[in-house]
Amino acid sequence: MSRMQLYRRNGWGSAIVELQLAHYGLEADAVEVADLFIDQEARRDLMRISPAGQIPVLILPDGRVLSESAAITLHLADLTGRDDLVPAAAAQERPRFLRWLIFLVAQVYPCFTFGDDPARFLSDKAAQQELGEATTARLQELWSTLEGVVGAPWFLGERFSALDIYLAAMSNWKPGPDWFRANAPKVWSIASATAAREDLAPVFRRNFG
Ligand SMILES: N[C@@H](CCC(=O)N[C@@H](CS)C(=O)NCC(=O)O)C(=O)O
Repeated sequence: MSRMQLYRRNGWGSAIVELQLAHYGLEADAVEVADLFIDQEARRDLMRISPAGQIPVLILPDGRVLSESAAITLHLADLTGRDDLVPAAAAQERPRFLRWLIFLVAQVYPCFTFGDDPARFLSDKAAQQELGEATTARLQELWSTLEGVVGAPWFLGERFSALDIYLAAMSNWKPGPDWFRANAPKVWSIASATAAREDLAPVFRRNFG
């Protein structure tokens, strides 16, 4: 029987899925993806299965395609029948989980889409610089909001969830670990504790060193 395949690259958003697979004890064959900001052919190839030309993409054993990390997160919970990363439909924490899961992918993630390489969208050099700076400022604003709503020791309080995995991966990106340590210590503490979990640490190290 064929296995799942994960389109991945070290340190990119595929880490969010790899960490969940490790938590569940699931395996997927890795399909290494080139730097999509540099390799236009790799980007065009990927767009055949991922309309936005982004990873992660998970291919299910029967060939069905799942892009979008939140869709993958919810599907893996359905597939395993487990509720340890995604609170069950009737669980008290479920609305809060969904709210912030979608906030992370719909508010935080696009700052990278538009800010990582503003030259994709704007030809004027000064405008590119302005968009780069504006998306970093927006990231700082959004993470400050998250700092105000996270629980302890985990995002949802006593229970671990996929939100903690998102924080662990995303806090390696802009505005960068130093910013998080200084300005979002609660988020940073959740991220560090998640990265240190026994089942996740090897995947975390492979992705983020
Ligand atoms: N909404 C998507 C965002 C994924 C995303 O932005 N992935 C980045 C890597 S972390 C990517 O592939 N960027 C390449 C590009 O935008 O061209 C998700 O949640 O999966």
